Amino acid sequence: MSKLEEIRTVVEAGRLRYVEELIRQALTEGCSPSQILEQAMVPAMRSAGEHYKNNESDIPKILAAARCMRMGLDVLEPYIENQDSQILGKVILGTVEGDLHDVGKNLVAIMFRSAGFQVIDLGVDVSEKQFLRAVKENPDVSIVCLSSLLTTSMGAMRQVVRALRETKDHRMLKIMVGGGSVTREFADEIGADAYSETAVEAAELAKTFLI
Ligand code: B12
Repeated sequence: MSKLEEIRTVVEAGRLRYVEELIRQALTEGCSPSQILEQAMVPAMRSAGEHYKNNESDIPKILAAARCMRMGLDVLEPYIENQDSQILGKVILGTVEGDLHDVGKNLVAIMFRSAGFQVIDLGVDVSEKQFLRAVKENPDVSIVCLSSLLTTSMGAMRQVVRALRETKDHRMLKIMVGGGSVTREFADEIGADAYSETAVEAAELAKTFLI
């Protein structure tokens, strides 16, 4: 079994104690951090999700896989971080109110950091008020990223976009949305500036806003 396959297997099975060592071994063997993410960790989380959906798994198992993801991202983050000390822009990021999913959001944070953005991560279950306050307190923020994994939290996302548009803020704030429950159609409908299916693509797209 290749190192990437091993990582995929342990993350999917939620075996936390093997994650760090396997990732370090993969890096030593020459795998890139993005290969480890895209070819091992993200597919592992996706299959953990599929098992759960098909009733072949349960919440503790999903949580164990999510914990492995978090640990893996912590190990990889220093390797992905932007070598260039120049900051491209400042981003506010959070999962909207009522929603506690953070695996995808954390991935978005890492990809933005590695692309050269400074990220203010507000965490999960972030209310409209918290987003507005963060935008007000950070006059140099140019992009707000909202994540939602639940159909029941899509209303909260719509509300945050509306509230951000209604502020008497004269900045050209760009709003990006994503997460499992969000589609391009929904993003257009609520007036977001951009949607992307993956974290890597999101960071690339954000760079185009700065030109
Ligand atoms: C892990 C997980 C959990 C964990 C969360 C742990 C954690 N720390 O995040 C736990 C067990 C806590 C959980 C709880 C619940 N969950 Co859950 N969960 C999942 C699961 C299996 C995986 C999600 C995940 O991490 N995916 C991997 C990451 C990498 O993908 P991602 O988040 O989509 O992110 C990618 C993109 O979407 C994008 N992206 C993400 N955010 C953003 C933001 C921007 C701006 C951009 C541009 C891009 C972007 O980039 C990422 C990678 O490229 C999904 C199933 C699935 N297939 O998604 C269900 C799922 C999301 N959960 C679901 C449900 C129903 C629940 C619960 C209500 C279950 C319950 N009955 O209690 C609760 C809700 C709790 C709450 N209030 O939030 C449903 C949602 C259904 C729906 N349509 O609403 C799903 C789809 C499962 C299912 N098929 O039924 N869950």
